[in-house]
Amino acid sequence: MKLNPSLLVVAAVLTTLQAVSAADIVGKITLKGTPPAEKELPLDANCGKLHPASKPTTRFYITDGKGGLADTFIYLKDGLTGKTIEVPAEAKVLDQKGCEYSPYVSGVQTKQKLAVKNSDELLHNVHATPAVAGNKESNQAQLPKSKDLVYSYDNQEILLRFKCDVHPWMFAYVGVVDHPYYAVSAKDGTFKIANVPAGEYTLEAFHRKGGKVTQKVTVGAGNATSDFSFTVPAAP
Ligand SMILES: [Cu+2]
Repeated sequence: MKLNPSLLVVAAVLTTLQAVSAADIVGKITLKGTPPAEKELPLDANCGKLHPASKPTTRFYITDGKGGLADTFIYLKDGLTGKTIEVPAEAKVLDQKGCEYSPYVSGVQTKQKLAVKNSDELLHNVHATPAVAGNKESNQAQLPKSKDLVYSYDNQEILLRFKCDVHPWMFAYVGVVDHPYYAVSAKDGTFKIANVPAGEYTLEAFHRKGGKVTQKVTVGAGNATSDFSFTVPAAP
């Protein structure tokens, strides 16, 4: 097949335009101060059997011990007005494994599917407890090996809590945002929001115990860097 040379030129120009019109926002979340010790989860006998070696703990401040803070939800709070955003076809997944939700903190786009899985051989009861009007509360038992429970939310909510009504220590927090430009910090505190269109934005970092911090970020041709710092609140 003979290719039309002018089409090839158009394709090359489009590729170049894309390359200069989006970039990543990268950064690191750090925690100052020493967080309180995490507590062992009060597992019942059946869940305890799934953790013969060591008992899981609360996940209030997960750090790498060198200042990096995990489980911070970072997202573009504003600056996207007028940009076309599509809803991804694939679902995000929230699993229940070993009587814990995994991941503990995650994100999903508004109207995107969130599939909650039960990987355990025991009954869970998924209880979504949104606080934002219009996002629907729901409470459903989920037998072992049963179908995923699928949720979607119309409104932004930072962060929407899931709990389990069988196991009162089980919680997950899902950031629901109107666009795909969000991330959750890794154990070393680093994060990357990929492929952000060029522009000026307010970036917010939200940590459940640390609170929230915002800063301006400008995305141009190269990657932008935004670091955030939280401080452990003083003991009362
Ligand atoms: Cu459960």
